[in-house]
Amino acid sequence: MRQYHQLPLVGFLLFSLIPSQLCKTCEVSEENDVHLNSLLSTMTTSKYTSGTQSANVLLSLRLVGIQNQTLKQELSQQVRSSVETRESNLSSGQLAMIILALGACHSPDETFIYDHHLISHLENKFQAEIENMAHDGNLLTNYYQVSLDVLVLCLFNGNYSVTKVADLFSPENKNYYLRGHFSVDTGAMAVLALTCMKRSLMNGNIKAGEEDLKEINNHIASLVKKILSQKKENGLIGNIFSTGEAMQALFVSSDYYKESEWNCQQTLDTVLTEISQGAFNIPIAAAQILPALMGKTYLNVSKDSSCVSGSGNFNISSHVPKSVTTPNPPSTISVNYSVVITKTYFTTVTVPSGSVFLDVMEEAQKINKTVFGFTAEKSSWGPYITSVQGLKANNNERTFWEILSGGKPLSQGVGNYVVHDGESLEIHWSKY
Ligand code: B12
Repeated sequence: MRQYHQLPLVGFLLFSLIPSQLCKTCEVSEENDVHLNSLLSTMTTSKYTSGTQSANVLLSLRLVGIQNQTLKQELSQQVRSSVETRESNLSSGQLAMIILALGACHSPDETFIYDHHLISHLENKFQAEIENMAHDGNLLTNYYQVSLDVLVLCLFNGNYSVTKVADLFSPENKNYYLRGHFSVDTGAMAVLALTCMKRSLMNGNIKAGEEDLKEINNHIASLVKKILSQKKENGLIGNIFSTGEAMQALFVSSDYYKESEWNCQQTLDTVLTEISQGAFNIPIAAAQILPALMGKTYLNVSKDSSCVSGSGNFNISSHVPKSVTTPNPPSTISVNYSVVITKTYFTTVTVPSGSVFLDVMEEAQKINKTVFGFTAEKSSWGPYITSVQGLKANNNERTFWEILSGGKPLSQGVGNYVVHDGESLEIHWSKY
């Protein structure tokens, strides 16, 4: 246990207080609000089947101050009933996301959090993650979820050890990397959590030693550097689906990089173009990008803010961008499909044009169930492939079924990726 050295901290705290409260954002201008209508229409017209999905959307709508009371009440009801029916089965990050959504602003949902002791349940789930990590070096879930846990414990005054978190969040930890690549989504969530902790330390809400604060500062600096190193020429950070969270992280950490290192407006413009091309056509993707576009971050969650007011008073229209159709598309297409374990199992299947990866897997399964049989689970991003040929993905062993096209990993799941004539699809037994 490290000792607390309060007095020498004062000077350091005062020095770091001024820059760290800076938060540079860029947001969609009023005349561009219309671009956000398709995001809102995706969120308002979707059917919600998972508590995490509903929680992500509720959080997003509340953060930007969308006025649609009926939808928000429905989502809040779904989120609360997911706690009532399966609290003990929720992963730590799922519970954290639920608390974040219910407590995003001043509403009766706050009472639900405290009546159901959700903060102490989260403390226990977080503790179980740390114990698992100490036991075999792996978390029960992943770093993205543990970052969500810390963020929520920090925002809702839960108990956690600053020293342990500072040690856990070392940027060199392998858990920031998936398939050998730095996960921008994960790094961004960690920056939000660490920034919340840093602010609490400086406001005197939590106490810690000088070493811890230094370590937290170093971690933020190093993670911000890694996030910026994933910036593409068009301004996206990581890929289109991690850009919203990366923007949030960069908004709250603007004193860790130079203005010349990130052109926020360029990133925003590229995201708006992607929106108009229908990139965010599932509710969780729309929910994760919206706050950043309105200059908001998960650190704006506060029981003192109102649930109805906010900058997002644009009108929701049911306008959905027209999808681009090729003239006279063939009614069926043919694609190559392989299952790769140590050996490759190959087939060619014919599916209607417009089919998604999952349709191809189903067709292949009809041809040969032993070789192409698979199982999938519903998740907040759609169907997640859990096994092929009876071989199951396992978190503790860091194994999963990776999906690829032309040898490149896809950035969408099997339920959303639309396949093309002549394409070579693969599902690989992989380690992350
Ligand atoms: C961790 C993670 C993984 C881990 C999940 C296992 C683990 N250890 O937890 C691994 C590395 C295995 C993984 C795999 C994939 N992932 Co992933 N993953 C994430 C990440 C960073 C965090 C997910 C999380 O814990 N969320 C918080 C908890 C509370 O929510 P949850 O709903 O309970 O989380 C579960 C699901 O999200 C599920 N899951 C994870 N990834 C994906 C992807 C898809 C398509 C589906 C349906 C489910 C799913 O696993 C989570 C844990 O159980 C997100 C980033 C993000 N912004 O969400 C990307 C993310 C969700 N993944 C993504 C992708 C593309 C994939 C893959 C399709 C990659 C590939 N080419 O194979 C595969 C899934 C293939 C399959 N089998 O169906 C994209 C989805 C984008 C989209 N539009 O669909 C994201 C947003 C990353 C990104 N920026 O591109 N992923």
